[in-house]
Amino acid sequence: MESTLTARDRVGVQDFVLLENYTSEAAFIENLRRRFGENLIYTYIGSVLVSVNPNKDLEIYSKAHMERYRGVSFYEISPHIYAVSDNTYRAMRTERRDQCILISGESGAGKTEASKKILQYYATTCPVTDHLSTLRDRLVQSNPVLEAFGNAKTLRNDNSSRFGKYMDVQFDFRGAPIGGHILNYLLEKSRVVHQNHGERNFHIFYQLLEGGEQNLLSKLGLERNAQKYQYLVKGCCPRVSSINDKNDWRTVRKALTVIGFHEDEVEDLLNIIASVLHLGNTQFGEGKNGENQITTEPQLKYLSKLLGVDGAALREALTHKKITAKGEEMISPLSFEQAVAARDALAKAVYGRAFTWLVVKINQSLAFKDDVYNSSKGSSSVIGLLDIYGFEVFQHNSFEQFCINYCNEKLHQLFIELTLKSEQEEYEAEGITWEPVKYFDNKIICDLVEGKHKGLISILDEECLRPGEPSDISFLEKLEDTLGGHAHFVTHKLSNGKTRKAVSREEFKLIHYAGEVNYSVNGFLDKNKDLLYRNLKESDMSPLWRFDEALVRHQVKYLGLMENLRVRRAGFAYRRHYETFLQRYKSLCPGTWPNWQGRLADGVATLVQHLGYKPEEYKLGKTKIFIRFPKTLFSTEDSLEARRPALVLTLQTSW
Ligand code: AD9
Ligand code: MG
Repeated sequence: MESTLTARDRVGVQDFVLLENYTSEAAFIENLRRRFGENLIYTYIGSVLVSVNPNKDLEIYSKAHMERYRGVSFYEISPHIYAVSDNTYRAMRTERRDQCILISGESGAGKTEASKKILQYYATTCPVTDHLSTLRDRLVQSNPVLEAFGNAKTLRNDNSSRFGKYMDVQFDFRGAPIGGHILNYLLEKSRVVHQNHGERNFHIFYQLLEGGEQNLLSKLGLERNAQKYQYLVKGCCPRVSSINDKNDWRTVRKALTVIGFHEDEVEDLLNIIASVLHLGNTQFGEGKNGENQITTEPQLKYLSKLLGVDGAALREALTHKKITAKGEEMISPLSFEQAVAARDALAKAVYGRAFTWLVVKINQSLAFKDDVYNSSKGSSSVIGLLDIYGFEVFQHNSFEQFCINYCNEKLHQLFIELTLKSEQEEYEAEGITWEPVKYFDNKIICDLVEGKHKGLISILDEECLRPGEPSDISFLEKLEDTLGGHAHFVTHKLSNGKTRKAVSREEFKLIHYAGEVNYSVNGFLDKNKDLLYRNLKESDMSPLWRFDEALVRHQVKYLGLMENLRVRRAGFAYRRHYETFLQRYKSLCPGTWPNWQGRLADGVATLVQHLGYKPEEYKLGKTKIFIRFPKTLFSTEDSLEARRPALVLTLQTSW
């Protein structure tokens, strides 16, 4: 049977726009499955790239592959993350406009891997001179460092990003990378002191313990055994088969040097990492007079040495609090529970600040230096890369999942805005005949979360500031009062006075674009008050070579890919203002060259007639020409790019 299949039967279509039965979700998924079966993980929907996580190494990222995609148009070659990278790069250069690549998908779908591949593509294919090669190496090496400190094993992804990252790569007029800048968002600090079963703390702790030289560990007062550290045993998962902490340690140490960290700066950083571990092992107990005291003296000694603070002051800070009453400062002892909470808060704050400092240092080393590179500041352009943490649902979801999922909700809004809304609005504005495609707009959920006064965040902020005794439960009651009845908000209370079993009395449920999530309100107020206090936790995955149809179908649905395809299919792949189009191609037609004197629209009509465009291939709007198929444009100029940001959608294939 196999031999009678055509190539198209076997590998499907490389752009969903070419799918015959383009309104059928089953046909869409079958196309993904066929391609996946042939190791073809990338497929386009017009200029959007859909990537299906193979969860195994494919031989498609070599230097030879990169070369194949250099300077080649999108549709001339099979879909690839390198095609998006190259297309974006050429759009930046030819249009002299900043570009952005947005990567979306749920946890474990392959966003971070995609962002690294894009960066590697630029590092390998862009022109570099000797002094620029240092910057290029730093850009690439910033990844292992940030991942060591900001990624962790979760139940869904052994290398899950626990922070959001937006990276700008700056290019000079020759197209050479000359600088970079990283913005980091909401590190999951609570992971420092607690991990769910089957999860780990941030990679760096295990890397240091496994890979650190013996004399380094001795200096830091550490033992080469993760089981000895309270902050590393909560998830009961010190080793992960897919992770080699020892090798990763070497990679990170080397990367820190490449980025330009001095030895004393590395020492400071490791002191902080070690001090977090010592903090975790700091225990409290009852003293002779019933007072709460530290019972682990060696930890205190190491802590004061590593943090460079006076031991007595540290002891005091961990067991007492300062309060101001009637204008007087008073010291009062902390209870056991309060001391444990203060210790954990210190560990999170210390780690969080170290992470922020790390990003600042990396940014300093990536900063554009005009004098060094002898480039003109005015002529540089930027490609931005957004890689956030993906949508996640666990058995127990808290404030951290709420923040992450809200962030994904906003990114989805942007995706809708760029691919569905603005596209259709433009056809209308240009007077192009158009049958609108209906789609679910998740603005209603964004408003529910962020609306002024009546949004979930406003209510939370208000409750945090309210005098009296606000609590997580009073917050939930406020939510019920204000948001009860909203189509995307659910609590245990039913309108008929009965109780809904699927939501407990301490939870509210949000119906997100990507699925329903029950959030426990426990800790919401405290976590919200500490502005830096944002974290995450996760569920289960076994990174298998399997195409889980239900999982893929779910993502196809909520990402709105069918609607996207319908818009693309019915629409026009490319559009240009008459002036731009004429300016670019007028030399191809004697009638428009060297200067067209008449109306711009008439000039474009003359030009495309001369080029042999068929009537069904294009339409003339009020200010722009719309071209239906990419190949039409390739014959005219094969390096014309879409103007909008490139979008990469990553799909998870197995949990
Ligand atoms: V999260 O929201 O940060 O938890 P990501 O970033 O979407 O998530 P990530 O890129 O970390 O997922 O990918 C998860 C794992 O899938 C990787 O560690 C790889 O083992 C695997 N993966 C992802 N993309 C590819 C790929 N193109 N080729 C091979 C891949 N393996
Ligand atoms: Mg990631």
